[in-house]
Amino acid sequence: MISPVSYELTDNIGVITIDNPPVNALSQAVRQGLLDAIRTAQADASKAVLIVCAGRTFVAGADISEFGKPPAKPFLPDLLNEIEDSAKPVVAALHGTALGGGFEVALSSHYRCALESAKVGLPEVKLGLLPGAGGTQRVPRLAGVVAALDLITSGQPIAAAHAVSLGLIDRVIDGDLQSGALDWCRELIAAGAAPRKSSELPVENVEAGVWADYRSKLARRARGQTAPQKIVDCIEAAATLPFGQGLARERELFMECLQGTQSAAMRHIFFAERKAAKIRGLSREMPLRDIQKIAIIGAGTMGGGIAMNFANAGMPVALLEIDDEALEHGLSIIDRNYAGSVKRGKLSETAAAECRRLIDGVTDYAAIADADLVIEAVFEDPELKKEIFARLDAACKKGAILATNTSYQDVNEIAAATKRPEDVIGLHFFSPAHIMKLLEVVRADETADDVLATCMALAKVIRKIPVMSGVCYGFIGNRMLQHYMREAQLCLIEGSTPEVIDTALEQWGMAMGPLSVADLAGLDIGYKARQALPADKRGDPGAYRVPDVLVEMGRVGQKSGAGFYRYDPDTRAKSGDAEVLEIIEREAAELGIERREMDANEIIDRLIFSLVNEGLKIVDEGIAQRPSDIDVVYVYGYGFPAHRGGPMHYADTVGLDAVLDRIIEFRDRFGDANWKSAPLLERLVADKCTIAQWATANEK
Ligand code: 3H9
Repeated sequence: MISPVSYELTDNIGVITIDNPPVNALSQAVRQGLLDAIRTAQADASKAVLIVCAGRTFVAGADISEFGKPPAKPFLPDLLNEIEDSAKPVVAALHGTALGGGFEVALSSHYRCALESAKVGLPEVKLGLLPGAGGTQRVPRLAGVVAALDLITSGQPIAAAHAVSLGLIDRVIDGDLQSGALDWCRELIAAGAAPRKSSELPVENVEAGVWADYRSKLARRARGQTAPQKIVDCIEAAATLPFGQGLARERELFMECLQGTQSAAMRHIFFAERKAAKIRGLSREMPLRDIQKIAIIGAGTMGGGIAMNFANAGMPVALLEIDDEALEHGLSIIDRNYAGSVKRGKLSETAAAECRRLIDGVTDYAAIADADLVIEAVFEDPELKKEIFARLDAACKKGAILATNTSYQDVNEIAAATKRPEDVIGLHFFSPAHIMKLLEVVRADETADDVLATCMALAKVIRKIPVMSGVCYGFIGNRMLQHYMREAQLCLIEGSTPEVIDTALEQWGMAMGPLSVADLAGLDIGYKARQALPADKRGDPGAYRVPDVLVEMGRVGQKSGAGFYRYDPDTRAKSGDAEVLEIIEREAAELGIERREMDANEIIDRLIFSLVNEGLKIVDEGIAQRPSDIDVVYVYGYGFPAHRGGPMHYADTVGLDAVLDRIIEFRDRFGDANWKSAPLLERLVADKCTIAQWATANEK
């Protein structure tokens, strides 16, 4: 087998080239090749060794697909120690993204250079891991303890210039990386430069309080996650133990993370996210439609946020409103959002101004006739949406993609309002649209393949994570959410309180409890939707009586200063409200519900298993292509904890038989209107098959 690592003696420099597409991950073959090459260099006439990579990037890390399989020698920490022990100076030349184990290769080299465009980082924490090949020991020695804590616990890559300022990279190379790096090797040889081991550097002294402060900061920022805390342990070991012992501690904690459920869940999400972008039956080579100009219909909060995504990616956007007043209002929200981005340090003032300049307000459909993609983002009125699509059909050029941002409506019916349903698709953004990562791409019955493929590709350009959904009420995410929210309301009226329910779910890992979410979204939205339905079509009254009463009292959520909670008008800090408890008790009595003690386990299982049950129905119906797509939707769109892997992955970790038993128990207690078990769940339990196994078999 040809090795992905080659070695060539050029003049008196031994050049090691790693060529393992797509991202030069450190597979066993790469580790073996590197080890062989570094040993060859020790024995030949070379006076320095250069490590470079072919392709689009320097090594982007360990091969994540090898994790969970039996470990294979050579192990990365041993290999890197051997690189550092080289008797000849080793130079690493970085381009693209030198991440994780890849950056650790560079840190064990004696000298480091990079293209200005390169980025370096240790993103292991995002996989529920910590750098396991010396990163936690070498970074504090090179850049100091605080920089190491920030870099490694955030997992955020940094630009080459920043890495130079921290002492992690020695120089930036202009022009061709390899020839610049070879010149530098010659300079080092001429100067008689010796190997320089970062492991031999001392770690600065820090105040004792640093560790405790950082641990409590992380307990808030990365609630429930174990890896960030272990990273602090490792860096503390670097500061207090000799290098060898620190490295051993790092290895021990790395293995603990690797074998834990959190990392398995986060690695699942890593691959799930990439899989979600792939549509079965669509060729990767399909020609895409050319998208240069965007138009958005509706300059409300959603429309404005969507416009910002495209402007931020450098694409001109025409934002259409019915009149100047509505337009001015919408544009002023966009101005405020950009000002916020500048204030938070997300964008420079110049960059924000450049993006803002790309958004042009218009009030005439003629002004969007040349748009390549139009996204309708008006409020959820099906008749209005159909009217708009008929107008778009008349106004827009041939071949334009016509998208609706509806959260619930039938995209087939909207498409039928045009004479070109093949050009119509759903693009469901999540609020706030300029921040949330998820994009549900809704394929209607007649959506053309190239329209779908173009939208999936475009999502990446605007830095969204796309997941395809079929047409159904609420698509993947909101269809499941209805069940979750219903159970939250039922738990509330049957015996709990907003605080108890939200705390249970937040401690379990959800970014926000369901009743705080309801207050944030506004209780009036659901209220209006229910009012439009005849009384017998509104579902279980226990699931909506309390919010209805709150709305009728003017408590529509955060925007009115009160909902399930009270909100401080200045700070927006929320507090519990005895009045709400009285309302709950009164409404329960009126409905004949006897309130009872309810523990956190019941609340969590009812809410989370309602997601699992509905998710499996969605997969079975083919609305989602695969179970892992559902996990991506929930992690990136609904604040489901990545370290639990999404509802489908979580169900597998609990065990499907245990999930089904609990659902049957709920069905027996609460009736099968809400707890009809998903046929796929029953089949999987009967077949003793996990969701993951079923998905793998189905993917083939
Ligand atoms: C680590 O290093 C631990 C060590 O400290 C200690 C060890 C002892 N492995 O994202 P893309 C695949 S932990 C295997 O679409 P982009 C990916 O699945 C690791 N496969 O491209 C996809 O495959 P497919 C620390 C990997 O240009 C293809 O490559 N490192 C890996 O948008 C293209 O990926 C990280 O966490 C991998 N490490 O982004 C970095 N990386 O075509 C993880 C990618 O079949 N990677 N693939 O769908 C990334 O962040 C992005 O992939 C990167 C490129 C920024 C590099």
